[in-house]
Amino acid sequence: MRTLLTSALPYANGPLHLGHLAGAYLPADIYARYLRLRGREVLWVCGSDEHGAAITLRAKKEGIEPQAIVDKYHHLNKGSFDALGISFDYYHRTSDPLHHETSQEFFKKLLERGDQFEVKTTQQYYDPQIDQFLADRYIKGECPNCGNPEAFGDQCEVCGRDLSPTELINPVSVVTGTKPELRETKHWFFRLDEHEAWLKTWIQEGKLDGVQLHDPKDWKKHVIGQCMSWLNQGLQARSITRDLDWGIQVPVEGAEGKVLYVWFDAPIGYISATKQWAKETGGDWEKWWKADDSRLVHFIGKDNIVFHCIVFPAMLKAHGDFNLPENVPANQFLNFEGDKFSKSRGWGIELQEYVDEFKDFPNAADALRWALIRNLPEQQDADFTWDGFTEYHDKDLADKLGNFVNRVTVLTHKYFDGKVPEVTSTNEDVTSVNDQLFASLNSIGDDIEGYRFKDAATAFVELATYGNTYLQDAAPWSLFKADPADPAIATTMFNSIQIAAALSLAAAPFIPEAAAKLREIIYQTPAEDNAWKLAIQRLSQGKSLREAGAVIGHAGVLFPKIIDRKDDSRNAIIQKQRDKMQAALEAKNELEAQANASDVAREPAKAEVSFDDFTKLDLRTATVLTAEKVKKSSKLLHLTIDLGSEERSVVSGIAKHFSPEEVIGKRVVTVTNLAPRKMAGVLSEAMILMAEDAEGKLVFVSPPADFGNGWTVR
Ligand code: B3M
Ligand code: ZN
Repeated sequence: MRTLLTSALPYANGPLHLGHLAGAYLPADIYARYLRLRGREVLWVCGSDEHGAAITLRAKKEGIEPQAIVDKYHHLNKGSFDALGISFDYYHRTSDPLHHETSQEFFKKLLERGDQFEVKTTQQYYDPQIDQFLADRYIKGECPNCGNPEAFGDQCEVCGRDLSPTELINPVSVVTGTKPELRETKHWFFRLDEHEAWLKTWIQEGKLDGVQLHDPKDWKKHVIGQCMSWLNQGLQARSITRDLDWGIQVPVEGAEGKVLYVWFDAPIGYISATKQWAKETGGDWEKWWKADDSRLVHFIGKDNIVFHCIVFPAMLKAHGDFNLPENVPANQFLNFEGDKFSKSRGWGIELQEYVDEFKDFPNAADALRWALIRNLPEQQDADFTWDGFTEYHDKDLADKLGNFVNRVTVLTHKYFDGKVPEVTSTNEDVTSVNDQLFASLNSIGDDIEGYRFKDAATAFVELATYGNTYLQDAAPWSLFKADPADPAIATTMFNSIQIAAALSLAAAPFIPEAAAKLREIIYQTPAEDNAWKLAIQRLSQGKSLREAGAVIGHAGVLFPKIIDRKDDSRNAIIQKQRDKMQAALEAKNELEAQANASDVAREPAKAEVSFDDFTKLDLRTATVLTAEKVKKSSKLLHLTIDLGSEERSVVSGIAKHFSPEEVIGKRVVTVTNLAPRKMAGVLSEAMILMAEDAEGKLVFVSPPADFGNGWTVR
């Protein structure tokens, strides 16, 4: 079996933060490193997602070309991944010509099948000021589901509902802020509805055409849950083309000015990345995607589940040549110190920022990886804190792992000149330690293969604890004091070295930088590519990991503690982050204080009135029918309003705030039983309710557009 791994292609429109790392990259890295050490055939591809509205909008905002944006962030993100030990086999990018070609071929194959697309001409929103149709993130408005006023044309980020621009209430162009108009345009819709039936069986039972492809019990519950909630709502054909000038041209005559939708081309990026890898290494890309003995695993964050478990599998099946994913172990979200990561609020830490700020921190990449691994959002959202970072580092890595290995090397040098001592071959103590190491390595491996990386890390810490307890209980220093020739000293040190050897191996998927150092100390040579497999083989044959007579090095302090009375330098690096958090909090508080200050400017409360007095007012809904300026007055507008059963004349002091055109058609609430009076010579028979803020800005108090006229308000 060979394993093809993919991690979500990050958009090259900004720097990545810790949350991204914990979602789709660090878990995949642990998995990939482990499989490699087991001597399995594995290929892990990723790359930058360089199309889509997120990128073109950012380019527009900064006044530069989209290519300049993606070049910048492709290199930045790739560099951050490298610095943190993320060991992709290939990191590609979707602006590459090979990717364009691959995506167009994929599209054409579906087109040739005849039944996979539906070409429809529909009315879409258009912004005449920028001469562009408004799809996805180019348009926003009120969410029809939850009322969020800032929902995008593809999704509401508050309630998570998938949207299309025409569902938005009061839509506006994100670029110009104006109300768009509707125009006709032609698009290709992928017949996702045609795939609903088999997808349901495949997600629920892991079966396709009666063949068991995977066991659904191996999939995370939240992944299946999200898929089923989608499938149960019924799938619909989805437009997979857009009227945009940045992206992959739709390879059909008459489709000029149209590109493939970013979510159509992005997952094909996994295929083009494999092709590019094959081109550069002389490998065969096809077997990874098509062979029966190849498995495909997608690592993603939960916001990408539907695309990887429903849309992309349907595309793969429609194409016909490709394997379906065997698993999609999506992670939930990581928060930062109790709140969402937010670039604008300065909340969180970006990967490159960490790399730069922690450059003097010993084993910086491992320290971060370890804190994230211990707290991965595998089944539910998790929270990263600097306290947690400090504690995991000092307790696990410094106190347990580092301290154990250091003591083992010091004692071995003291008693045995730095060599693994001889033990009698029938020593039961040795056998039982070997059995323990065999069980530990297998249990860590099983957890990793089951995508339970947190459990695997716990088992790793337990192995280090086992080493410490073993050494402490055997107390070779006491034995030495009583009788330097006691053979139990050799047995104890022999076994302790075996535990340290197992730890150096088991550390490799989690903390690769430190694992390489441990390896060097215990083995004096770098690990073989399949070192884990070889170790398991030795242990299963009753052989120890390190033979008597082998030389071991000096460990020293591998993980100097953060909380250290004599040296505050590491704590100071973290303190700088806490100071940054404090500043972000203060900025937030200040904003709140400003909001409160406008409270102070609010009008003082009026004297109490009785309920009876209140009910004397006749408040009703209405619509403004006509509006014009009142001659000789700069303040007044003369309106007629529709009260359902009658029309009335109203004079309103809003001329400085609204032009007559703006007011016509407005839905309003009116007081209809005020005694009529004349203003500037014009009769006013009702009053319109307005809300006013501290700056004196006025807004209409409006019932919804579809609510009738003349209805009471109370
Ligand atoms: N770029 C979305 C994201 O970064 C998208 C993933 C594509 S994976 C094919 O969340
Ligand atoms: Zn919503």
